[in-house]
Amino acid sequence: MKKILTLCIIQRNSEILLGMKKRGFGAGKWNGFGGKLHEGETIDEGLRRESAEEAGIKLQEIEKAGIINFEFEGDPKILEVHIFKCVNFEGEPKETEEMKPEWFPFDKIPYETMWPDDKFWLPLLLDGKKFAGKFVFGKNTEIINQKLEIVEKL
Ligand code: 6OG
Repeated sequence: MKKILTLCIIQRNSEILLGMKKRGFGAGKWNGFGGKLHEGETIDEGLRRESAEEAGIKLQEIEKAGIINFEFEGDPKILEVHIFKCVNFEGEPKETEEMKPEWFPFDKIPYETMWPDDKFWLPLLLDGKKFAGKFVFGKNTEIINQKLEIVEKL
């Protein structure tokens, strides 16, 4: 079974906006904004809705950066996460019930408190590359298998 999710990394000069997830899947980790698609929603619509709900901002131009499939050992579900980069948005990021936003300079990205896959693909995104891949996590959310490649087109 495949589930489609979205994830947005917002960039401003040489900083990115991350949110500390306060509840649910990935709680306690810094991550971009996004989530599951609602019924009948396109990927673009889902990304914009989640960014508004989680950080109180309205995304303007977005650019697709990558697609990664995540699998968890013993779980038949595959999360297909569509990753985007956004360099302009409206509004001031604010804390919501789900996320606490904070700006991080490129050289101070808190990889130790992020999903362990992020350190592999986030540098590619910041470098303007497009990527596709797959990560398989073991019981302790350690990566047990991975494949990541730079692609021309998504
Ligand atoms: P909600 O449960 O809030 O959506 N997500 C992941 N992000 C990273 N960096 N690594 C992963 O490795 C992830 N798995 C899911 C997609 C969850 C949000 O978390 C992202 C969504 O933006 C396993 O609806």
